[in-house]
Amino acid sequence: MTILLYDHPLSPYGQKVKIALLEKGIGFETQLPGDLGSGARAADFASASPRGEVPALVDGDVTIFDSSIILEYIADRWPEPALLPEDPAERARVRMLEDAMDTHVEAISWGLSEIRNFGRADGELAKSIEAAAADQIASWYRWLDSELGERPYFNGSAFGWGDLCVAPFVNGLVGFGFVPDGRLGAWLAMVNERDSVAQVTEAAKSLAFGSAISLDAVRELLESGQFKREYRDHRLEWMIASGGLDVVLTGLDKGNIRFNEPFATDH
Ligand SMILES: N[C@@H](CCC(=O)N[C@@H](CS)C(=O)NCC(=O)O)C(=O)O
Repeated sequence: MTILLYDHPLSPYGQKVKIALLEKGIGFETQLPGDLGSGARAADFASASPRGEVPALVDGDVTIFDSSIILEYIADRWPEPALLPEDPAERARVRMLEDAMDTHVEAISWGLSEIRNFGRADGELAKSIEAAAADQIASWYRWLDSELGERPYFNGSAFGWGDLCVAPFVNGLVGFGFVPDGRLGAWLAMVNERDSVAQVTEAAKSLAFGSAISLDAVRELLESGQFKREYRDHRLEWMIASGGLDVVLTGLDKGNIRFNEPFATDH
């Protein structure tokens, strides 16, 4: 039976899962939920993802949401080749890296996208949010560089979980012009040559650059309230902590910022 992944090519969380599936040679199909970004959820998507978020995996009768839980499922269901290191402390180290990317670093890309792509702020406000983001990125890059240390890969001696959890997020920041140098830069160049990573990055780029919908049209959808950005957990915190409280208040007022809809308990 074919594995179905509800996904969006630009989602770093979806990219984590696709890299793992590709590395393990597991065939899968992807589906973009039609209403993603609006707050509405089609029934089939809601039953796989009660929070209405991608990625969500469907394996026969089994449905799983959240990229980290999906990665654990993939590891349990298809153990070979193993993507986590063997040593318990190393496994914990890699999972901490994953958590740091998922809950801290992603918020920076997402916040930059709010400013640059969705035009949430201009003038001094935009400048100060951008400056906060640049400082944070510099410090995350220093941290990642030291986490890598003398290892060739975040996972240890070979590519694995630690790498597939970092690459999508650093590539996201590169997309905003923050190109790492030193050990981190060399590692990124190396992993981006891997087939699995190259495939998901290519899919993201072709959506970003080949999209039929222009930035002006996206902004128009946002202005009219048809497209509502979800400010869930770390994203809301990031925007406020980085000086964007007014961005949040204006978006709530215009109805183009929303929080997560109630968890779909009826599916
Ligand atoms: N913790 C979740 C986060 C997933 C997430 O935030 N997905 C975003 C896209 S990157 C989403 O689907 N948002 C729903 C929306 O904007 O409507 C995971 O690891 O899978």
